[in-house]
Amino acid sequence: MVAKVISGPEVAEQIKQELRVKVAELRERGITPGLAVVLVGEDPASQQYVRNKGKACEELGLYSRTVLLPSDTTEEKLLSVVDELNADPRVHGFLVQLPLPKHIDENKVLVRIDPAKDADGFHPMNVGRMLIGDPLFLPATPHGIQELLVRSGNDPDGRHVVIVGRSNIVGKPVAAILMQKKKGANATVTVCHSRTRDLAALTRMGDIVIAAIGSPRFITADMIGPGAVVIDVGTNRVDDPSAKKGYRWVGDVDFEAVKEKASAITPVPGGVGPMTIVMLMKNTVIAACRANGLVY
Ligand code: BQF
Repeated sequence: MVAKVISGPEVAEQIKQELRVKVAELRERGITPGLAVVLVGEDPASQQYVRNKGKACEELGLYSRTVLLPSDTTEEKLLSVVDELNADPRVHGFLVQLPLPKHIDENKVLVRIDPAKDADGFHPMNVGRMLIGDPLFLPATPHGIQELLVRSGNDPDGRHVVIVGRSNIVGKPVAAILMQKKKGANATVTVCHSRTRDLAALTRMGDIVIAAIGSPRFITADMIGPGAVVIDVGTNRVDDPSAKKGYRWVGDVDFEAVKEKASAITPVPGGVGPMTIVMLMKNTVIAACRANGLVY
């Protein structure tokens, strides 16, 4: 079998169209949804992600602010920036780009964010609400994966989804979302990780396999059952002197080999990444609606 390649940008564009309608309605009422992104330090991949978020805001007519702080910023200073954004009425949602430098306690920063402005959905209150199925904001990458599955004709309902990776950003929340008793979910979920024994035996049982490991081409064709749907969340920047920028993006899946065995597969780039960005935009629009007593 040769897999259908699921286009992230194509599905993201559908959602952008829906957002444009909402943004136009808000702007008629004099409301411009606003997103702020805080970046501490100069990590090149993080810088690119932050630029992607600013560009997406611009494209949809959202107000966007980027706060750039040096890598030696104190935790106290970062917390004061969070306090300012919590209080700023132009900013309906914001996020602090992760990972943070080691001298800053990530959890201390996340609990300081007003849960009503928590565009990434990483505040512990929002994590809890997601888990019980009453979310304020769903985290962008896991929610983007769900939308990508449903809108590409691969509704997880009743299917066995095998997730490889247990991070707070992807593995754990995508498990929670896909196992909810809800439309576009109702999956049977297995979460595997670096300590899983006979990983390949488990991934081969997946109707849907979600790779969120952070290791280039970790998932090989022998780990995938015939006809499975494979979602590659990996964004590994690997040096490539032959590339224009000196690097290229490689997923967690051996795309060329797995494509011959799966029924559908997401590429990197052009798969989950654009979905992450558009779901962040959606969270910003939702936040702006709520701040004005409107339902999304
Ligand atoms: C594409 C991210 C790991 C750790 C922290 C489009 C993005 C990536 C790829 C992007 C990511 C990954 C983001 C593509 C944001 C996704 O065309 O394939 C967009 O900007 N992402 C992030 O903010 O933090 C991360 C991955």
